[in-house]
Amino acid sequence: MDAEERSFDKSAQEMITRMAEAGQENAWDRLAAQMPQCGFGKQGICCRICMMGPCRITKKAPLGVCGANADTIVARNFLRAIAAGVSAHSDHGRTVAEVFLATARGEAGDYQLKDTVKLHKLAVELGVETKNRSANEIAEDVGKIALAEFGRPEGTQLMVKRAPKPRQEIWDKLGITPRAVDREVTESLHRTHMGVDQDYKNILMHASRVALADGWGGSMLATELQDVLFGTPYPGRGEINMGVLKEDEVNIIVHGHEPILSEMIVAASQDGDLLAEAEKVGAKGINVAGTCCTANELLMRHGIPIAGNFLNQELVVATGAIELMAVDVQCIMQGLANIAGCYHTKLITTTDKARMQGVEHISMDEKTALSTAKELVKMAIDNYKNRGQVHIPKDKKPAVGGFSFESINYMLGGRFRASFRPLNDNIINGRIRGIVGVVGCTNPKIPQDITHIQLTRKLIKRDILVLTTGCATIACGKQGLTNPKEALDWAGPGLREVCETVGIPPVLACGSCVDNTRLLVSCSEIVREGGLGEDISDLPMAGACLESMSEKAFAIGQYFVASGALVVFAKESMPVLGSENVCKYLFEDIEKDLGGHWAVESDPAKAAEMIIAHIEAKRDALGINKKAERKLYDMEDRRALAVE
Ligand code: BF8
Ligand code: SF4
Repeated sequence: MDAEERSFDKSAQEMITRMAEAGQENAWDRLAAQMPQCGFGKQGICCRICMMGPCRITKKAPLGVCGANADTIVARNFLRAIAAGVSAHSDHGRTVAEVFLATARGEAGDYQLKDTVKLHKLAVELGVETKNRSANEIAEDVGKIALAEFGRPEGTQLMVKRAPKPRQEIWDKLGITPRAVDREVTESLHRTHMGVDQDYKNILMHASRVALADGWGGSMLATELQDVLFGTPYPGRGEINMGVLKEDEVNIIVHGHEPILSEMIVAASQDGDLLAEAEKVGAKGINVAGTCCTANELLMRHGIPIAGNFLNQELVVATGAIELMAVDVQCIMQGLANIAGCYHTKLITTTDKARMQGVEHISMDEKTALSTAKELVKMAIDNYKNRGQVHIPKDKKPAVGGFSFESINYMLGGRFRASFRPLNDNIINGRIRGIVGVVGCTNPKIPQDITHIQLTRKLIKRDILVLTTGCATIACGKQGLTNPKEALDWAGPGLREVCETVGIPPVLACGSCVDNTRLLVSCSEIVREGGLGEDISDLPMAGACLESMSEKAFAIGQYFVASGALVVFAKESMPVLGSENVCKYLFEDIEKDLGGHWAVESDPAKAAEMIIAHIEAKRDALGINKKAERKLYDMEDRRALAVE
């Protein structure tokens, strides 16, 4: 397969070609070796939940040994995938809550509470007394409440109160307002154990509940607490793509998800003594860059450059320019160990729950975080002399990151009257037709980045504001779409006018995958601001992820659907097609329950049309598509015409 068929990104193509010439293997090669992939797995009709199986559904054998049919098996597999995604996001959230609490108690001296304004707001929201109390005292109570959310013995998630009232009522009526995160995940595993929940609709209802525990629980807490700890993002400049690596500096890649690690490595890389050490070994500096969601976190808060997204991780190492890659949790390919072994690159795991065979492990502890980070930076410096041949692709694009809910509010309304009003007004007057979240991964089954780019370009051309997170953000960034200068040329006239007036790009980089909760909060605020309906399901908005790869993407998709949105995934990455009933429910009937639904469309042009049609239908329903000529055709006017 040609490099162009593997990636849309020119630098990636360059590295893919070089790796092939060097006989080095990457994810695309391993995918080719896996072909043909299992058709049962693709459709979700393989069950290995009990030892009477594994059972596969065929025409000849339509039931598993226990009698389970395709509907049950597909729904169970889907719920398990969502529960795994929820666990990943929410375990990240719990780690942040622990570090937050330790910081408040003065037990994690290297971290500070950077945004005390946000801390106060959060405290009020959570019912914590703020009067005459120090930031640390307030934070200790906030931290305790946040940490308890993951395992609360009774009651429901506190953050759901942020959703519009009618939305909360829908959840209550259906009995899916999420309780403790841990409880919803445990119940997911229980329900899908052999011989428990066998009604596919009942199983899928719990899929909404567990996903909501992530979106309006674990992930939302992760984002909120990270903002208080590390600072709420505000727009700032950065650069994206492999060209951010430096030939004459010590290059360190931080890869994974939790800013607990990466924030400290950034701090250590600015240490005067270490910079002097780097100079001693002949390097001009220490260059920290990120891959995957950790990269988004650092771009959002510090303008730290991004070397690439999910499928770039092996390619980045193959430049030969990486002295050290520190990884924590999630989306870290095991193949990294092999490619790092081909170069001088030191691959280091840092989280006790995520180790790799044969890879050095340095445990990151919040009590000694900065000294551990310094140790890692020192290792990188010492490794500089071992560099061999280096090949760094030149491509990089300027990018603007930092679009948190707070900063969008500020950009739209100004410092003294921060407000979403201008956005609502421009949606109502039609300059902006609607909002779409373009989110998620890259997947070697699809040329890297291509669907994110093509979909985003089509949407902004049609005056739709795009909010992006995760690896989709990096895909957009590589093509200049998160940079106002370049991206505005792709935008339609209405969107362009608004963006130029406000000073924002038409594609807003909103952060990592846990930061999808910023989109939920923004949607709730648009509803609260008024004029666009009573619930998120009334809004002209949608979500799309045409290159999903992770179980986390299912969790995100399901919490958006359960919050009232249309969510479009590629057909190839929706393993539910083996059950007509499950498809009918997720693609159609769920809308009657929750106001949102899933859809599958792999072609970005068709997906764009599907989304635009949805947005226009919502605008029609809101009565904001004022087409005066239509009036001529209603009955009364016709009668009047006939009389004349
Ligand atoms: O949480 S977008 S490949 S890096 S899963 Fe992973 Fe997908 Fe990237 Fe971040 Ni999200
Ligand atoms: Fe087969 Fe039923 Fe066991 Fe699944 S639970 S493996 S369908 S017997």
